[in-house]
Parts: sequence; C-alpha cells; structure tokens
Amino acid sequence: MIKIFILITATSLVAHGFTQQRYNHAHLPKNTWVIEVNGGEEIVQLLAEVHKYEVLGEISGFENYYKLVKVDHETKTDDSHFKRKLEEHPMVVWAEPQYARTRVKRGDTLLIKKEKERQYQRLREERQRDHEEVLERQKRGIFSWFWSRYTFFFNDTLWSKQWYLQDYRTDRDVPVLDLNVVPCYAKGITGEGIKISILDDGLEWTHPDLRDNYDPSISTDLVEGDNDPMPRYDNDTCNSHGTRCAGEIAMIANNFICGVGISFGAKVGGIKILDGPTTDLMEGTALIYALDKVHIYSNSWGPPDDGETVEAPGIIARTALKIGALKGRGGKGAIYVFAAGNGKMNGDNCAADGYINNIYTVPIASATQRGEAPFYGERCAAIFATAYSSGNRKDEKIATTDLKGKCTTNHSGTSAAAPLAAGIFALVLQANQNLTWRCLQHIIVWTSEVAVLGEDQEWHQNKAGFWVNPNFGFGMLNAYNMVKLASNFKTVPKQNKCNVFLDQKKYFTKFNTNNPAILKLSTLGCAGADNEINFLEHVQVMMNITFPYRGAIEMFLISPDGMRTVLMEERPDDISDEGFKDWIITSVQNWGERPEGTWTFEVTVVDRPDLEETNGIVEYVHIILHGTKDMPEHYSKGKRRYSTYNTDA
Ligand SMILES: *[C@@H]1O[C@H](CO)[C@@H](O)[C@H](O)[C@H]1NC(C)=O
Ligand SMILES: *[C@@H]1O[C@H](CO)[C@@H](O)[C@H](O)[C@H]1NC(C)=O
Ligand SMILES: *[C@@H]1O[C@H](CO)[C@@H](O)[C@H](O)[C@H]1NC(C)=O
Ligand SMILES: *[C@@H]1O[C@H](CO)[C@@H](O)[C@H](O)[C@H]1NC(C)=O
Ligand SMILES: *[C@@H]1O[C@H](CO)[C@@H](O)[C@H](O)[C@H]1NC(C)=O
Ligand SMILES: [Ca+2]
Ligand SMILES: [Ca+2]
Repeated sequence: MIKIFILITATSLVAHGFTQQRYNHAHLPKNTWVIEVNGGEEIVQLLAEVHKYEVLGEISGFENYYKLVKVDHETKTDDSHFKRKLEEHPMVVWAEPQYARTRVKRGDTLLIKKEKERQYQRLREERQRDHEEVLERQKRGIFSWFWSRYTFFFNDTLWSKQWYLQDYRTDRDVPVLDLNVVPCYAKGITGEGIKISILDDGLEWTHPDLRDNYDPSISTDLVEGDNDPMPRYDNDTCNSHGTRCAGEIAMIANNFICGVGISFGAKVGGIKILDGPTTDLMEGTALIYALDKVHIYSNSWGPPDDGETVEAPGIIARTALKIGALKGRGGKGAIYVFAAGNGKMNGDNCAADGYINNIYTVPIASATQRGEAPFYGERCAAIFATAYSSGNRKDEKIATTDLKGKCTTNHSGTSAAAPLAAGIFALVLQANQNLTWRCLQHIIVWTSEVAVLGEDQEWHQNKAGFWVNPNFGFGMLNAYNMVKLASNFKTVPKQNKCNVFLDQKKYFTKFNTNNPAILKLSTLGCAGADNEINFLEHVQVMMNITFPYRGAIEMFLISPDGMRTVLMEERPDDISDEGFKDWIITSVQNWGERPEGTWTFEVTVVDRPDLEETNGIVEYVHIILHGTKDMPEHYSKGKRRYSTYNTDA
C-alpha cells in the first residue's frame, strides 16, 4: 500500500508578501506542480493529459520527481479537481503546487516591525557600554592599526582590516583571536581543488578580485533561467549579498585588490535563487546543482527571522539535502553550511528554522570581535560552531568584495560568519578529501575553541566531555587544528538511527504554566540490533504540540546522563495558534554521550498572567537518535582536552 499525502498550500504570490521589493518576475511559477510518482513516466503522461497538464520531464537529480505545467497556464483555473485526482491515484506519492516562499538573506540590516524601537533601546545600551568596551579592548589587545605577526604576508589593500584572520594580540597569554587560518597557508593548504557554490542573490564574477577564482560550471541563475549568476543591479546594495559572501571565501591573495579569501586557492560559483520568489523546486534544484563537482554549498539565507515564523524546508529541498549528503563528493557527502539566523533581537530562535534543524546542514553562529554573542545571533541546540562577524557599531565587520568591482569592510551578520566557515571547510577538505560529511562534523566537535568565547555564561560540559553552548555550539572554528586533525583522520563508523518512543502510550499530555508536561522515553539505544548506537551524534525530537500561543512554549530535553538541553526558548512575537505540527528540533549537544536510559522531554509555558488559564497538549513525541555502534577512532585517546589558550599555532 502506497501512502498518499498531498500538502495543500496557498498558490497566491501576493499573499506571501512580495510587495516590498521590486523583483524580476520573468520566471514566476505559474500553475507548476511537482509530483512524485512510482511506476514511470507513462503514468505521469497519462495523468497530465487527462487534466491538460504538460510534463516537463523528470527533475534532474531527483528520482521519480516530475514537473508539470498547466497547458493553458495564463488562465486562472481551480486546480482542486486535479489535486483530488492526484490524491486518489495509487502511484502518486505526493504532489505539490509550487508557490513562492519568503526567504531572507542573513545580513543584519533588514529591520522588521518592532525592530526600530528595539534598536533605539539597543543604542542607549551600547552608549553605556562603549566605555567598558574600550577598557576590554585594551585588555585583549584588539587594535587593528597594530601590526600583527602576519601583517606582511599579503599586500591586499584590505588585509589590515581582516582582523579575524590575523591575530592582534599583544599579550601571548590570551587565546588566539582569529580563525587560525594563516598557518594552513604555510603548509600549502589554500583550498586548492575544492569547489564552493554560494546560493544567494547572484555573484559578480567579473569582479577583479574574484574573476580568476570563478567557476562557471558550478554556477547558474534559477531566477532568470540562464547560466549566468550576475546579480541584477537595481542599486549598489540590493543584490550585493552573494558577491560579498563569495569574496570572504575566494578573494584572490596578493593582488593588491580588496582582501584575501579564506580559501583563496579554491574555486567559487554562484547559484542565484534569492532575487524574486523562491520555490521549493528552485531550492531543491540549487542544493544539488552540479553535485558531481561541488564540495561545499554555502547558504546565508532561510525563512524570515521575524520571531514569528516556524518553517522547514519543503519536500524537494529536504530531499535535496539528503541526496547531497548521500551522493555528493563521490558518496562522501556534500557539505551544507547554513547561517544560524539573525533574529535574536526579534525574539527569534533557530529551533524554529527547519534548515538549521536538518542533520545534513552545519549551522554556523557569529561571535563579535570581543568574543561575545552578537545582538542578532540566534541561539539553539543545533548550532555546530562559530565564526567571527559583526557585533555592535564599534566592533569591526567583515572585509570582502562588493558590487561594481568595489570592496567593503561592512559585511555583517551570520551571513558573514557562514562563508568564513565554508572557506575553512575547503581548507580541511583539501587536507583530506576522504572525509565524509560526518567526519567533518566530528572534526568541528573535536577542535572548536572554547577559551576565546570563554566569558559567556552558558557553556556546559556534556557527559562525553565536550563543552557546548546554545550561542556558539562547540565553539570558535580553528582552521589549523581542523586541518591537522583531518590530515590523518580515520573515517568515522557508519551512521545508525534508533527511534525512541514514549514509555506508555501516554498521548495527549496536558500542560500549562504551572504544570509542565514531562514525558519519559526509555531506550537501550537499539542494543543488539543492526542499528545499535553507543556514541551519539545528532538527537532529534519530533513532536505535535497544540497551544493557542506558540511563542510561549519552551522545551527541554534531559539526557539519560542528566544533561539538560534547551530545545526551544520563548519567542514573544510568535502569536500563532497553530502549535508545532510534525516539528523536528535537533540537538548536537549530546554528541559523544551514550544513549541508553531514560530521556525526559519537558514542555513548559512561560510565566505570563494572560496565560495562567491556558492549557496545551503534547499530542505526540518521539526521539530519533543518530550515532555509531563502534567508537570513532579519534575518541580512543580519551576525552578531548581543552587548553586555556591555543598552543598549536
Ligand atoms: C537599494 O535597494 C534596496 C532594496 O530594494 C533598498 O532597501 C535600498 O534603500 C536601496 N538603496 C538605494 C541607495 O536606493
Ligand atoms: C603583491 O604581492 C605579489 C606577490 O608577492 C606581487 O607579485 C605583487 O607585485 C605585489 N603587488 C604590489 C602592488 O605590491
Ligand atoms: C562601511 O560603512 C561605514 C558606515 O556606514 C562607511 O562610512 C564606510 O565607508 C563603509 N566602508 C566601506 C569600505 O564600504
Ligand atoms: C584517502 O584514501 C585513499 C584510499 O583509501 C588513501 O590512499 C589516502 O591515503 C587517503 N588520504 C588521506 C589524506 O587519508
Ligand atoms: C501530527 O499532526 C499532524 C497534523 O495534525 C498529523 O497529520 C500527523 O499525523 C501528526 N503526527 C503524529 C505522529 O501523530
Ligand atoms: Ca585580493
Ligand atoms: Ca531564524
């Protein structure tokens, strides 16, 4: 029996808020459906003919996915009949009309609604802090007009502004204040042989500091429908985002122009998806574009960071991430880097972003020059690691290429942190192309720096000995230490998956402000079965929760070892009454722990007078454990040792 489900979705483009910006409407999806059909193209042809649709073929890279367009697509007709027929058809697995999804770039400049007020408040606070900050800077020796030991490595005009690549410490006893990248160059590791595609609003590949590192074979324009990702020039800033992200990775070194890309020996491409309505089909296509060539996909975008949205990738994008991880890089898996999100000041949390909660992505957070969580940096248990980026107005930002052949020192947000991570991963993959997507994740866990972010109050050590933090994941990326570990890294054992269900069939557990829902899920970690897990990687919690005010729900997960992880924090602006439906929250914070025992899932409501009488229901919960049966080789020397400062450079 084949399961049939059809997701009914709004087809109106206007309803999705594409009014505030002028877009290129040349390729709006009109009456386009994507369906998954078992049994071959003839069945699809038949279905299409009867209902006056045209089959545009199987979608490249996706088995059994077909694209259908209404023959007479200019006339607006009711497609509910078509939808019902698809629903009833035994060979149709799923079918969805393609509609525009709101996707935003993770620069920190987009101000939303109540943001203005909050910004004034922030400015007041910042003024107060200015003074403290000067003292702090003096203490840590952050003054970019000082020479660093790398000052004469490059003659690029903005090199002196790339504070996150060269250590400005004046005191050798404090932690390395950069991403520890330059020592890799001395070993000939510059990203050579690695290809990175940037999914964004285009790429000015004619830029003199990018041109020689541009690879057209990993580039395309899914907005205009051609192969040239040149941005659309409305004005100098509106589509500069992709070009800025690309520069961080691949600016040419020692050419006296702009700065130095982290992996200046690598090649970059641009895949344009963000200059107009973005559909699930476009995202899915982009995420596996040129999968036979691309090693890393850099993503500084996602659902809105407005603190109200709870959204996961659509079926096609989700499938693409899985295909990429299983088939990319000759079966070792493409690397998907995602910016964690810029909505903290909007009360947003990355647990509400399904791209971040996908196990195939590497979510990257920002830290400021002073080693702090920035005002915009979203928190959640799925964050893997951190790279430097902008902070408040006194902190330096990121230097990179800009539109029309210019340079900028103003790139910011988690948008700027993710490409730095992508560049570092290019160095790591050059050091060892044998690494799987999970090896890379293990290397991040084993090498990210805690000391440089050590003043944050939220570090806690899990039972496997790893320090984790909802703001920073496992800490600041350390390129040289990653490369060193990578260069003779033993491939991690195969990934197992073990489902854990409620102890009793205790569905429909009520909760309210005074009475949290506390649900117990016991497991042996599938011991004795093929999918036995002894060393955890990702832990995912899948749930159905109803409550009339979604943003007031908080969730926690307590591991058998007693480690308490915050899965969801209050999101004050989310007044949706839809609750969480089939929602998955991912945590990497139990990495390395053992799974067996009782897991506790706790759901609470924030303490607010207006919600005192309000009840919610946990209708369903189940935990998906991921990990390995056998011990990863690099664990064999015991727990990871943390140094108070980096002695390895
Ligand atoms: C450029 O376009 C963006 C987005 O449309 C807009 O926010 C910005 O104000 C424009 N800048 C100028 C200088 O016109
Ligand atoms: C920058 O450095 C490169 C490599 O050493 C050198 O070839 C080039 O002439 C230098 N450019 C300038 C303007 O100094
Ligand atoms: C960065 O922004 C500041 C303030 O908006 C501006 O003064 C400066 O010229 C910008 N710098 C670059 C290189 O774009
Ligand atoms: C990658 O794998 C190949 C084949 O197993 C092996 O010869 C090579 O040494 C490996 N490279 C590294 C850096 O481990
Ligand atoms: C969760 O809720 C959705 C929507 O009501 C429903 O379709 C789905 O079957 C539920 N999931 C489980 C596992 O009960
Ligand atoms: Ca340059
Ligand atoms: Ca977000």
